[in-house]
Amino acid sequence: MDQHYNAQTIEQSTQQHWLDNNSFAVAHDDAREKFYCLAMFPYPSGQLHMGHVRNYTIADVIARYQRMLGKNVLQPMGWDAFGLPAENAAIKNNVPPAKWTAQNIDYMREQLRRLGFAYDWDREIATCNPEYYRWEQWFFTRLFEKGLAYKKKAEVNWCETDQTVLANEQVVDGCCWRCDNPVERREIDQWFIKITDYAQQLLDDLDQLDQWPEQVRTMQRNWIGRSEGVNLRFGLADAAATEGGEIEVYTTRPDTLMGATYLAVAPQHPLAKAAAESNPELAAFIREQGNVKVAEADMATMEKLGMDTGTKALHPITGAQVPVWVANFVLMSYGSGAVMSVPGHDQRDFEFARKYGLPIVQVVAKASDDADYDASTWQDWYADKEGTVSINSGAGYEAFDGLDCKAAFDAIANHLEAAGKGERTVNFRLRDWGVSRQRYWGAPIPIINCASCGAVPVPAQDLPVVLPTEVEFQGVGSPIKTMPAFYETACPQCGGAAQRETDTFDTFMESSWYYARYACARNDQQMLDAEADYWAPVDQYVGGIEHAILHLLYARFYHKLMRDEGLVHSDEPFTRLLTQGMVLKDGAKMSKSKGNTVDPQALIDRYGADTVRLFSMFAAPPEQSLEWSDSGVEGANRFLKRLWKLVQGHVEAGAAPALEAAALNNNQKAARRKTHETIAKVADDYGRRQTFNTAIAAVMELCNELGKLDAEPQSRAVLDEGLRAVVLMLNPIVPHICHDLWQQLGGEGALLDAPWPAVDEAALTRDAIDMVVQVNGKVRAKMSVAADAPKDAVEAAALQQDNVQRFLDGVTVRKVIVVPGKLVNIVAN
Ligand code: OVQ
Repeated sequence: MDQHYNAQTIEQSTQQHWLDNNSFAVAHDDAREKFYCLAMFPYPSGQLHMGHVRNYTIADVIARYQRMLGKNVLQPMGWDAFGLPAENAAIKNNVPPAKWTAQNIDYMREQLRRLGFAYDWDREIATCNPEYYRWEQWFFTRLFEKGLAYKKKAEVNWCETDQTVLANEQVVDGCCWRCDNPVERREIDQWFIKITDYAQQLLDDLDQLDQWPEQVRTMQRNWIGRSEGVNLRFGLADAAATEGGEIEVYTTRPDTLMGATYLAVAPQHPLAKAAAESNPELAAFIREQGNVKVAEADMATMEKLGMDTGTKALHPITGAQVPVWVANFVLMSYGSGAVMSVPGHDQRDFEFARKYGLPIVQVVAKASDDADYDASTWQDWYADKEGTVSINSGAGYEAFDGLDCKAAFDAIANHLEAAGKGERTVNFRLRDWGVSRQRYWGAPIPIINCASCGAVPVPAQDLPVVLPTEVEFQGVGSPIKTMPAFYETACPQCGGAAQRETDTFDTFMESSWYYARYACARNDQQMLDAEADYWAPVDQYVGGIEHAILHLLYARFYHKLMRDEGLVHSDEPFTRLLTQGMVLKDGAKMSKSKGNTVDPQALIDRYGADTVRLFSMFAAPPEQSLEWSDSGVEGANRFLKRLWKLVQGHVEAGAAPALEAAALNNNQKAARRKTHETIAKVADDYGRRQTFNTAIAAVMELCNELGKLDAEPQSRAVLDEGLRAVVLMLNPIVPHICHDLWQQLGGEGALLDAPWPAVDEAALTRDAIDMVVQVNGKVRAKMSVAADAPKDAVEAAALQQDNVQRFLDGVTVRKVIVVPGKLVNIVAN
């Protein structure tokens, strides 16, 4: 045995052992419970960063722990290989994206191997591989045939100078990232997938996901944004002036309709445009607003601006005339592009009305009339739904006064429905998923555009539509858009000359189903087969919180689409989800641009993979952010050296005798109890709590205790049992050193397949002793407590004795005196 802990040699030989034994290849096995553990696959961006190290260590710890529990564990790895970074690198360095990507994959694969992750590499996937994306193309044609994929016009960022569409990330302060000229908005044909058809299911099934963080479920719920309301129509005073003569609005608060004092429409609304024709000032305002691109997220905080159109709408119940305003906070792309404004009970409407002197009418009051309405300042209760009644809502038509929120909702909705002026509707905030990208490095959309047949899906036998990889970039535009050899083709329906779609898929398409493909990664006949049914759903998914909404929602959606195509038979793809926090340095997110990154490779070279893994898991609970610390890495390394020495000392002292539990003295018993308590705690920390840092802390504490044992034969037996447990417990975290130590300790077989240590219940019992409890010097009770119970626990137990309580009734405890192992005296008066 080596005198010193030499991480590099140990890690190399352990990895060689795994390689020689093909240790992580798995197959279908009905005899064992399966466990599918998956970490979000990386973009092959160049090298691993600390966020990756953390992510993949967490998943590896879980996978190795589950294997020790006897399960058939699948842990695959692959590459989310398409996307803009490869294209940008290609333009910058003049290297084709395919080549750049392949080099990165080779380098990063080696880094992952060096970190010792237990992957079944036989199932490796790269999404830029035609063998992978052909099934995505095939699936898309199925969706097209079912009417779940469709084409419509949508806005893109257009750079006139470079004659190309830009991704949002390529627009910097409203200008093109390459040429710095202003970017325009353009409407072009794009493909969409009808996620809105699944909105209700995606919402309902969140309830099944009881092993997901509540925060993620809430974010998804809000993103889907289901609301119940009424679609209603305001007439127009001068109906001839506008087509249709009506303005449709959606409201979730029809109970406040009697307080609607104006309407607000988007700058692009037809009524606004019509009014602008005879109003140059309004036309200028609309032009100005149309040019300002506000991210939806900033809508809430931006300054609210508006202008009167001069048009009057007719209130659907009272017939009163209400003004129609153009407002910058109304989006044309959302609903009908018009909203009814109730300034008495909506803060945004209130502020807008105050700013422009529009009428404010109160129609909801607190039922407990202790709150005065004041139209000069906003009060949160004005928007309350609970404990309110409607007022000022009689209007001589129908009495809506005196109703609570729900009753008023129903009464007004009924009234509108009866009058043919509105209907109850369920509305979702969720929009259909736009999957077209006007970029090169992505999976080609398998559609052929024919002048006579329209959009025709590429027939299955002609798939995949392979993306040409021998390309040269001229500027920023996608090279296949100027490559007739790619896009000139024949229409599969009429045989006439036609053009291929040159847009590619959003990369979220590839990441929406990769988890299922790992189950049958090499099947070249089918997208998914029975193996996918065996392994799906993923039992444990691990990834960054930044994917809480889009990726996880798209994957859930795709799973349901695949289920409805008969490809899988479950409703949800990921049973349990762990969302890891960010890796920070000096309190800030690590990033190349800030220059505050830490290169994991340098750490691996210096300390070895086990130290890096141990530090990543010890520094913070997985869901919290992890603050980088050099001394933390040093500390992790020191602990491994101590562990090495502890085992070495024990092994060098020769074989330990067999343990005789009945013959142990108190010290030996205590050390043995600690071993078994730790096993139970660490199992709970790994399995249920997933707090790996506390598990490590507990093992460190155990090591300290074990290190204090003397050289008596039975002490050595206790130490032997304890060290084996330590090695087994640390195996998921630092598998290389443990593999080596396990052999030194004479462990049976390879550590990898050793079962999780069993807790010996008998070792957990503590010797109990009897103590008397006195109140003011008189014995009132006798109790039995653990010999080593701490003072607090003894005090608490004494105070809880029934008879003691009786004597404490009506008096105050002044002092409690504990004489360890003998008595407790309570002074009270
Ligand atoms: N391919 C996608 C992806 O996110 C995943 C698919 C499923 C949509 C790391 C840092 C970053 C950081 C530290 C320097 C720079 C996690 C950055 C991801 C993901 C996985 C793959 C990053 C967490 C955020 N972060 N924390 N520290 N030092 N690919 O390659 O970006 O969320 O779970 O590991 O990441 S990815």
